[in-house]
Amino acid sequence: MSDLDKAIAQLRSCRPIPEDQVRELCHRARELLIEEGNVVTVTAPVTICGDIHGQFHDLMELFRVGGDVPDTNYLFMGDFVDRGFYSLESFLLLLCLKVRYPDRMTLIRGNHESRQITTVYGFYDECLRKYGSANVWRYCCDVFDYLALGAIVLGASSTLSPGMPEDDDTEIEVCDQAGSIISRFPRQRANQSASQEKLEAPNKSTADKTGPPGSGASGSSSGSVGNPTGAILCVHGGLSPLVDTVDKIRLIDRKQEVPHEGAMCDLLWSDPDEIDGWGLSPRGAGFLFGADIVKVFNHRNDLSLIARAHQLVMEGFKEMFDASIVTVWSAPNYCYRCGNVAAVLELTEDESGTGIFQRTNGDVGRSSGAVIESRGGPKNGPARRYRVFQAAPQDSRGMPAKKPVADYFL
Ligand SMILES: [Mn+2]
Repeated sequence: MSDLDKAIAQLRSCRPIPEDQVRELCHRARELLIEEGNVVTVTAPVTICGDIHGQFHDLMELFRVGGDVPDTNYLFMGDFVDRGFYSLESFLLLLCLKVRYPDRMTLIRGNHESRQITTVYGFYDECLRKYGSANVWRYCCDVFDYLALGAIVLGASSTLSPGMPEDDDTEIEVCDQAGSIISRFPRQRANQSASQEKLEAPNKSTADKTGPPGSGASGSSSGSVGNPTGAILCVHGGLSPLVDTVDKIRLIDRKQEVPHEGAMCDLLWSDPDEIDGWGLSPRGAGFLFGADIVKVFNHRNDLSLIARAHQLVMEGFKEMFDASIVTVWSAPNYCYRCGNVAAVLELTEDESGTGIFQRTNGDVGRSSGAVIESRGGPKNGPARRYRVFQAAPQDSRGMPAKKPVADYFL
């Protein structure tokens, strides 16, 4: 067993690894991340996850529900740290998995992956408490500076279960953590609707492949709500008035602390909202952006969907603006008291005839209480399976004692 595998095993049991190992890990991670562009290209199948916020036991639940690494490809959209009690173990485990399985694990930066924010919201204090110095916090922050700002998912299928004709028309499926289907939404074929938009039939198997997403080079997009066969852009927060193409994201000099303003800041801080155009964000950083902004951006960049995190959603996920953007939230019972469920978004591979879902754990039987309300409206884009899950059971988590043990005296 390699040192890395030992570290993974130790972190999986929620025990921090020694400081010198953290330093080595962060060094190796940085060498990997430095090679990645600002916008990482990821190929489906992939499972997209939102905020984790140091809720280590719920991250274990996420892997139980979504499948383990490396059997499942994961894309985490940032905010690994702060708020929860186990930012350190959560982030280091994800980082170990990134170094161990670089092609199966994509990590992009959230607004909490920053020196300034972690100093206020818990990660700094946690490192100080667990190591007695700020060294580990410093190593982690140096990694944060190298995390990608976004990802483009290519090759996502427009059907959930290739080869199973009865599922061909399912665009959205919602499962509980035991894998049972809670709800299913059929695809509304755009060419059968009253819409004047000339969209291609989304599941037309002979649909032209798009050009490089973000290049605007494809001629296959003819609709105004984006390209149903287009790529999926993943980013922590949202869009920026300074960024009208994915290529402009690629030009940012990202290897720095998150700035207080500008394109990089906006990508990590902005939120979609029911407004026209751009608005000021109550967060004090980033912007609010409306449906018109998303639709124009998706169209221009040949995107079928934007997936983002950053906002608590009680149902775990929320599609907005005719399914042109979705918020995915992966921290159940956020801050151990919000009462929300969490979700991950599974995109399947665009190939026909094979069952491609590999799940390492068929562990069923946990009660599920999650019920999802559907939203109407025309839908387009990749077939989406949302796996909704609840917080890890109480007996699986060692909650900190009410009086924190003063382990720095030991
Ligand atoms: Mn955030």
